[in-house]
Amino acid sequence: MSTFRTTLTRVGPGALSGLLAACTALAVAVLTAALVRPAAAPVTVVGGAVVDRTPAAVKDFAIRTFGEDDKVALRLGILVLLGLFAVALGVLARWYPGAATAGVLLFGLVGAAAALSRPDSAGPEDVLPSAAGAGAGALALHVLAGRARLLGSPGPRGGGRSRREFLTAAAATAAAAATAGAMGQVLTGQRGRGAAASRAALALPAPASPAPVLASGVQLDVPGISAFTTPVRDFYRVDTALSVPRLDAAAWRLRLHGKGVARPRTYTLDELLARPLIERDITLTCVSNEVGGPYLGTARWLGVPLAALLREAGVRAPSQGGRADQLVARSVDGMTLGSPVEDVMDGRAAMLAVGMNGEPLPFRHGFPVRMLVPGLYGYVSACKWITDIELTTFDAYDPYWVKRAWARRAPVKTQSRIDTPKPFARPAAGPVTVAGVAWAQGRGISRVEVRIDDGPWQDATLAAAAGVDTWRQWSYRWQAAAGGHTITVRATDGTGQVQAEQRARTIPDGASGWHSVFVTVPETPARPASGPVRQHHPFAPSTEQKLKGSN
Ligand SMILES: Nc1nc2c(c(=O)[nH]1)N[C@H]1C(S)=C(S)[C@@H](COP(=O)(O)O)O[C@H]1N2
Ligand SMILES: [Mo]
Repeated sequence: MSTFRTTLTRVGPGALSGLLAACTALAVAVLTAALVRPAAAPVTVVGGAVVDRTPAAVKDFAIRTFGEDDKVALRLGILVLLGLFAVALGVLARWYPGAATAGVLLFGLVGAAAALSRPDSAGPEDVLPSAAGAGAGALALHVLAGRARLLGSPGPRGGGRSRREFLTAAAATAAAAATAGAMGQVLTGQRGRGAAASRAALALPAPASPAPVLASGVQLDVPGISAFTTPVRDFYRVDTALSVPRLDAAAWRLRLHGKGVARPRTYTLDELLARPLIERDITLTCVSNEVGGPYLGTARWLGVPLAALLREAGVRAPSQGGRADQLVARSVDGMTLGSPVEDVMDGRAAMLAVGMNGEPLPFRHGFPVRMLVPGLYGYVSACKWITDIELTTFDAYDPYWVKRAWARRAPVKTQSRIDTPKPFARPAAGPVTVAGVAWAQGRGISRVEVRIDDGPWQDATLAAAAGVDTWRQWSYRWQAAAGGHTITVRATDGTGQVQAEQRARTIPDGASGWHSVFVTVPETPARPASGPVRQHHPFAPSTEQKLKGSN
């Protein structure tokens, strides 16, 4: 036998034992979590702990690299790492079974510790999934490694019989793991179905104050420009939730309490829906949006005016003598976001939103209720799956992102983006429509200018404004000449402030700088005097085809 094959027969069964033990552990953990609390599944809690401890710069890198798939990437990373350790432990078990078992239990300990450290931990029972998983994994490894050890050993149990015994045990373990895993999935799915049913059954009341009718002129007829109202399926998603919380509307509660709350109370969804609702078009922006980035969108939100709710509870804005200057919203998954009480109560359309573009909030956008404060970045205002509002002070409490080097206060910066042409596009010489969006929630957009290369700033044509809290479309007709060109845009807000040129990173309070796009306008081939060129060059693609192909 070659040394490679010898190594493989020595190591292979151990590695397989390790992997099967890990699968068993995970499956049993998922099943236990489904019975106790799905959010306490080991990969979820470990992933959550990793997210919370990831430095802001790495997180920014992950968002940039994986976009909204960052959570899938993280889960996959954890599973691959776990798989590698499982193989190592399985191989180790051949010689040091005690150490291997201890290794498996150590993983259980890590999972249990992660579960307890989660801000939404419900208590000691959160340890159960990791504990049960580790127990099952250790047992599986013990049985499989025991059989594996006999493989190739001399004596009556060596040879074919021991191989059969090992393979039977491996197959039985795999089947048991698959069954437990499938049962866990089904049970978790059933819980989710209760939530889905509660969402499907939710009939949104008509708003007491409907959104102003959108002028048709808010939407320019330019191919490639963002839709004024972002369809729900295209709306960006940014949160730390490894699995989207699926809450049952009937069981949902919102607690309102804290400094200066004379009448603290807890609301059900029906109580909120019985109040007069407002409906507004609002652009939501993420502080992690780079200049020119995709993390913003506009929706028609339906919700309970937050200021009225607070006033009813006895809360006063700091300018009216209120004692609390920070409103901390907490979600079911333990996320905390802090907004200035002054902003929430200054008359803007701050709300507890229940509807988005005419339907109940999708689960990924915070069902059943999320907060929105126009003019503030999402991380200081837009708490999804909200369950608790506490009035406090900025001195007394730092919410989640502030603990991680982001600013305490973060009003949206005036920004503009070129949607079309796309970077490195190759538009034909002649008239080219440059178009995009500009936003300065709370202040509105009064002017947008476009510059070609180092030329003078030229006024873009503004689409109709839908109000100060939404983005505004703009377009500019450019006579493009052959060559490489840099198109730059800048906006001026409703107060007359011109968008800052100074480049700033997203951390700590949002990116700034002008968005520019580089395009190449190809040389136009000299037109033949008469007759199509194609006749002379039967296989040459037309100029038009070439341009399409390179776009
Ligand atoms: N519970 C919870 N709410 C949250 C977040 C979060 O991580 N958890 N992220 C916030 C951030 S950073 C932004 S930009 C908005 C994004 O809202 P969306 O995902 O509905 O677009 O939600 C905010 N609300
Ligand atoms: Mo964000």
